[in-house]
Amino acid sequence: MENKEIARLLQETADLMEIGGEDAFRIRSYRNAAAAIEGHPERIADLLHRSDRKVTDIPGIGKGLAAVLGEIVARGSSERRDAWLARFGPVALDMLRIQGLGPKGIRLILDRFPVRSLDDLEKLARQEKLRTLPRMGAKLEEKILRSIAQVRRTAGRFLLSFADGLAEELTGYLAHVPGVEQVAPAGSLRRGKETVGDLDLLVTGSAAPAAVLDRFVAHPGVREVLGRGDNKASARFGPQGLQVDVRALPRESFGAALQYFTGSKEHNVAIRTRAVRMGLKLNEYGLFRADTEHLVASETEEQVYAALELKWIPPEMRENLGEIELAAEDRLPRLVKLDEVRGDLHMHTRESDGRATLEEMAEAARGLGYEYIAITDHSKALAMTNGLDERRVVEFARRCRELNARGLGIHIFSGLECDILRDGAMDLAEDALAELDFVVGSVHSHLNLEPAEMTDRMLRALESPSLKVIGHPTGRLLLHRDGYRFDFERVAEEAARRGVWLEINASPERLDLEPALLRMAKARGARFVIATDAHHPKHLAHMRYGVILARRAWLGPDDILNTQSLRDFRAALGKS
Ligand code: DGT
Ligand code: CA
Ligand code: CA
Ligand code: ZN
Repeated sequence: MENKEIARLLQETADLMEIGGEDAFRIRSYRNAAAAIEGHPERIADLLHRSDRKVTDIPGIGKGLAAVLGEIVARGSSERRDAWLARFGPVALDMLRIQGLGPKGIRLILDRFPVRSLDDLEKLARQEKLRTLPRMGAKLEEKILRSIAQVRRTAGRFLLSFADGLAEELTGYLAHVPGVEQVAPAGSLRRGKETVGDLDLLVTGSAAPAAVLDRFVAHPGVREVLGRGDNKASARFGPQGLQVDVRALPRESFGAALQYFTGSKEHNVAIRTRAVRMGLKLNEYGLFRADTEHLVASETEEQVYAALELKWIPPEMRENLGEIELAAEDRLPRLVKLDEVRGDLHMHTRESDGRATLEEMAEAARGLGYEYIAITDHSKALAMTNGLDERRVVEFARRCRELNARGLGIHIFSGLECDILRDGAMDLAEDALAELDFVVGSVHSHLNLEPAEMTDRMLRALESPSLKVIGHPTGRLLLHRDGYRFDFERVAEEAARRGVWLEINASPERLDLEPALLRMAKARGARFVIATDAHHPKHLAHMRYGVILARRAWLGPDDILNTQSLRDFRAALGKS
C-alpha cells in the first residue's frame, strides 16, 4: 500500500471521528499523521518491516498510531475506523464524497434524519428538508444533488493511471510463465479512457492456459478470485478492488480477440455490421465467411481490419465517431505521438507547492529529452501554496534569463500559473506578468459560480494581454468533481480569436479537457498545449496520459504547440 492511500485512510478515519463528535485533539493527531505520511519519502509499508528504523521515528506518530498503521497496511482498515463505520453505516463514507458536505454537515444531517443511503440524502435535498438545518440553504441542496449524480456516474471506476500501473505490474508478472509471448491490455485501458471500469488482459503464446491462470490467481495483490474457467479468470485486486479479467488465447486468434476485447462496444457493433454486409462474420475467434465458415483473418488486428477493407484504426479512436468511414477511405488523421512532444509547459517547484527545485525539474525534463520547459508556480492568491507576488515574479524572470544565459542544456521559459480571480481579473498586475515568457491562467477558487458569471469571468481573463494559456480549462477532478459550469464553446471560440491556447492537462486526476470538448474547441479554431502540471520530477512522466487524451480527440502534432522546436515555439510565443 502506498503512502498516499494510507494518508487517505487516516484522513477518512479522522472525518468519521469528527462526524461522531470525538475529541478534537485526537482528530488533529490523525490529520497531522496523515500529512506527515503523505510527505514521507519512504514507503511506510516497507518501514513497518524494518528493524533498524521505526515508524514512531516520524514526528507525529506515536505508539498508538503506529499500531493503527500496521492494521491499515495489513487489511485496509483499523479497529477505530471499523467501529465508526459500524455505527453510522457505509453511508457516512458515501456522504464524505459529496461536494459541499463536510464532517460537521454530515453530523447535523445524521443527527436529525435517518439516512441510510445516498438515495435517502437525495430525497431530503429534493424535498427541501436540508435547508431547515443551520447554515444550509437552497444552494447547498442544489450542489449536493449535482454531486450525488456525479458520484453515481463514477462509482466503481478507477483512474487510467491506476489501472495502467496494475496492468504494467501484471504484464511483467505473467510474462514469467514459460511459453508466454505476449501480454496485452485491451478494453478501455487500451483505448486510453480517462477512467477504467475493469482491466482486460489478453495473454498468448505456447503456455498452457491453466499455467497462465494459475499464476494470475496466485498474485499477492489478489483480494478475491471472482471466477475461473478454462481460458479466463477474474479477480479483484488491492483494497480498492479493481477487477481484472485475464484471457489466455492461442496465437492464431490473438488479433481477433484483441480487436474484440478492445472495443468499444459501439465501434465493434459498427465493425460487425460492416462484416455482415460483406458476407462475413466477426467474433473473438476470427473473421469468417458467413456461408462456408472459412477463416479469413484472425492472427493480427491489422489482418482483421485489412480483410474488412479498412486501415488499422488506433485504439484511442475506436468509439464509432466516424473513424470507420475514414479508415475505409484511407483518410484517418495522423495522431500526435509522445516522442513528438518537445517540452512540458506546466510545472511547480518549491517556490510554491512543488516538491523539487527548478534545477531538479529541469534536470528531469532534460532526461526525458525535452528542449524546453516552462516553470509555472502559483500566484499569490493561492496563499497556502506561498504563491508568487509581483516582486517575486520579476525576480524569477530575471533568474531564468540568467540561467538560460549560462545554459542548462534545456531552455527555461519563465512562467506562472496565475490565478484568475472571481471577477476574471488576473491575480498579478500586468506590468509584472509582462516580464514573464509564459502566463497560464487558471481558476482555483469560487468554482461554483452560476454559468453566466463563470463564462464572463473566463472571457474577461482572456482580455489579459499577457495570458498565453488557460490551464485545466474546466477544472474537473476525475471521480471527484465535475468541471465548472460555463459556456465552454464561447470561451473556446474567444480563446481561438485572441490566440490564447487551451491546456490539455496530463495530470491523471484531471485529464482536462475531455475529448468531446477538445473536438468542439478544435472546430472553433482553438489550439492546444499538453502539460503535466507536475509537482514532482516523477510527474513529468504523466505526459503520456495527456498525449493519449489528445489522440482520443483525434489531435495531431499541428494542433499541439509544444511539438514545435524551441525556435518555432518561441516565435509562436512572440518572445525572442
Ligand atoms: P470499462 O471496463 O467499463 O472501462 O469499459 P470496457 O470498454 O473495457 O468494457 P468491458 O470491460 O466490459 O469490455 C471490454 C471490451 O470487450 C468492450 O469494449 C467490448 C468487448 N465486449 C465485451 N463484452 C461484450 C459484449 O457482450 N458485446 C460486445 N459487443 N462487446 C463486448
Ligand atoms: Ca474493461
Ligand atoms: Ca472486462
Ligand atoms: Zn492549477
